[in-house]
Parts: sequence; C-alpha cells; structure tokens
Amino acid sequence: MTTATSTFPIDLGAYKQITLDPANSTLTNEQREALKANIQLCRDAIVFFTATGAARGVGGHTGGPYDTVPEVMILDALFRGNPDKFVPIFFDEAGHRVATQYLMATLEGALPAEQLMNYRMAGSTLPGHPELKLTPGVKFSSGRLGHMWPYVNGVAMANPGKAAFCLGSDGSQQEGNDAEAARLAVAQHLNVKLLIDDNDVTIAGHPSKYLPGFSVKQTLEGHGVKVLEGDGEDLDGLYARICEAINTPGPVAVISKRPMCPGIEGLEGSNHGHDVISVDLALKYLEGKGRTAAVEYLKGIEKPKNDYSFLGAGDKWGSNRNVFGEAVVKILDGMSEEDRKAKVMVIDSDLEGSCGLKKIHDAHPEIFIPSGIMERGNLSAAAGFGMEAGKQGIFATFAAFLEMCISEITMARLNYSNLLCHFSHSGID
Ligand SMILES: Cc1ncc(C[n+]2csc(CCOP(=O)(O)OP(=O)(O)O)c2C)c(N)n1
Repeated sequence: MTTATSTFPIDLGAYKQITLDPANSTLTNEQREALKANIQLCRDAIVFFTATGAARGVGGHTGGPYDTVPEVMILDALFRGNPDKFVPIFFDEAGHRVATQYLMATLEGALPAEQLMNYRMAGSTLPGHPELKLTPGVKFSSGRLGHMWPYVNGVAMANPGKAAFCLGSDGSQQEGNDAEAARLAVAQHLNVKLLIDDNDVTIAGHPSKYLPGFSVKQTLEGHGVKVLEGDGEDLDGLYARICEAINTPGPVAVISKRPMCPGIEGLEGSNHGHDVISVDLALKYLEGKGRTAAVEYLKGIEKPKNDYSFLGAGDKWGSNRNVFGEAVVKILDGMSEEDRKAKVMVIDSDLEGSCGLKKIHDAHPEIFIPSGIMERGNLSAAAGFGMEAGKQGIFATFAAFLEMCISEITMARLNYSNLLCHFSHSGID
C-alpha cells in the first residue's frame, strides 16, 4: 500500500483558535462567524480524509464524526477559554466516530496532517476506533457502543470541580450500560455532560422504525437526567444549550436533533451516511466547497492491488456469516409457516447485514425481529424464547461483543435454553 506523503490538501492552518466562556451564552457575530468557519473546515476535512479510506477500500465512517463537528468545535473553544473548569477530552461512546479524534489530535499538533490521509490503512496507527497509546494525540480508547458514559462517570468523580463531557449517539444510548450510568450520575449528582447526536440513524436503519417507542430524551428524563433538546444545526441554540448544561451542576444531556450528514447530497438523512462516504459523493461535495486540491488528491488514489496468494480448496468464495444465514434459511424453508412462527425467533442487534442474519430476514421476515443495539437483552430474549422444548431462539452479533454476553449465556445454559448463537468477525468491532 502507498503511504501518503503529500501535503494535506485542505489548509488546516485556517482553523481559528477561538475561546468561549460559558458565562456568556450568546455568541457575538465574530464568534459565530469563526465557529461557522471552523465547522465548515473540519467537516470538509473529515469528508476528505475518510474518503481516502473509501478510495483505498479500507472503509471507515464519515457521517457520525461529520454530524458532531459543531459540538466539538464549541467544546474546543470552551476548553481553551477555561482549562481549569473542564476535563479537556472529547470522550466519545461511539468509537467509529474516530475521525474526530484524529482531526483534533492534528489541530492540537500531536499528529501530522499528512497522516490523516492514511486513515484506516494497515500499519498507519489510525485504526477504525480510538486506541490510547497507539495514535499520538488520542486520549482514550473506545469502540463498543454505550461503554464510555459509565467510564466518564468515574472520570468526573476523579475530577471534582470540573465538568467531564461525553459525546453520545442515539445508537449508543440503546445499550443497557447507559441506563446504569444515568442512574449513577443522577444519584451521585456527577458533573457529566452528554452531547448526544440524535440523528435517527444507525447501521441497519432508523431507530424510529425498528425500535418504535424508544426516545433518547424520555429515557434520560425517566432516569432523572436534565435534558436540553434542540436542532443541532442551529449554532446559537446549540451553544446556548451547551452553556446552560455547563452552568447547571450535575448530569445534563444536550440532545441534538439533526438529519444524518446534513448538507451532503446523496447522504442527508440516509443510513448509508453512517458508513464511509463513497468517493463519488465525496468528490461532488468537495467540488461544491471549492476544495480543488482535495478533489485532485482523491482522484489520484489507486485502490491497492491484493498480492496475496489464496490457498483455498476451490475457487468459490464465501463467508462464514453468510453460510450460517443460508444454513438456517434452508432448515426454515422445510417448515410450514405456522410451525416457523410458533417455534423459531431470530433477533438482530443492528448488524443483520454484517453478520449473516439478513439472509434470514429476507427469506423469513415473519420470524425476524430487527432490534436495537442491546446485545445482552436481545440474547436473553432469544434464550427465553427457546426455554420450552421444541422452540428455538437465534441470535448473532460480532465476536468482539461475545464477552458482553457471558453472563446471559450462563443464564441460558442454567435454564437449558435452546439458543443458537453465531459470533462472526472475531477480533474486530
Ligand atoms: C456494543 C456494540 N454493538 C454493536 C456495535 C457495532 N456498531 C458500530 S456503529 C453502530 C451503529 C451506531 O449508531 P450511532 O451510534 O447512532 O452512530 P451514527 O450512525 O450516528 O454514526 C453499531 C451497531 C458496536 N460498535 N458496539
């Protein structure tokens, strides 16, 4: 693979090192203009360097980090203005939004801008999720949704007198861990501030469709967390809400409603915005913003050729996850619909397209439940379905999340449940 050595084609030196003070929750014209310029610069940079991952075929994530740029720009200016009041880390419970961490590490001078163009490349030290002590300037590790807020609770306890922030998402907030974190934060009156991007998009679709009834706002309010909800693209409103959150002691969630990828033609509001932007859409976007040098650089990337020799038994390619899905479908095909409905239940946790379950969903939607990012609860539901003899629960996710479900698997075993699990993608989350 070619490692980028050229100059980063967007001038990050144009970033304005502004300071903000939460004592004043109204932006001056000058502050608003500077923030807007920073937001545009950073969104353009994120589209560009994540698209290098698309161009090289290593994938990535564009929409999540792109969405939360306004929150991050405001926080950066607040951290600079009052370093003693805050834990100056952009903790993020949605680790796939790692482009934010890499960009901020660059703006802080810890990471050369040129390295951003190696986003997700093997050996580049810019993996798909933040890893502490691997990438210069990265200040925490993350990757499993819903694991960071509980951790930030402890960070807040260790830093009395300071506010600790956690970037959140409507995907992460589906995890049970966050309910526990909310209860602790409320009970201990912890000075944690959640900045949640509620874009109604995760990998498999829209939470409003597959998880009707779920509301981030009502969930958090139910736990006793103060919630300030508004339009994340209204900069003055967002700034005022973040200031109010800081000026209110204890846990506060600032929920930003916005479509996924606002302003990116072809991705706005779409769950495809969760993944890495395609090169074509990135070119269109960057051309529209006059980022000619970035366009030229992207056009010049050649997808590296794979020079491995594969030593398989034949030349037919397959993947375990799809073979798993196909095998289940084959058995289900042999049953009557009535029997299937009575005896089998398959439940997903927002990864059906990635772990073979989509095969079952497509063939037998009548027994398929597209559920939320709630591996523990979903596995137990499958186990409970399979409690009676003759009934079968089926569950699948990535192997990286197997360890989250150990206790639930033990309960399934102790109840002699008929539970079939498939854990794909070992080692990767
Ligand atoms: C515990 C856990 N389960 C599943 C995943 C796989 N996963 C990565 S991102 C994602 C959806 C995230 O949605 P959201 O956090 O709302 O981010 P957005 O789509 O807005 O970028 C899922 C299911 C994960 N990283 N961690």
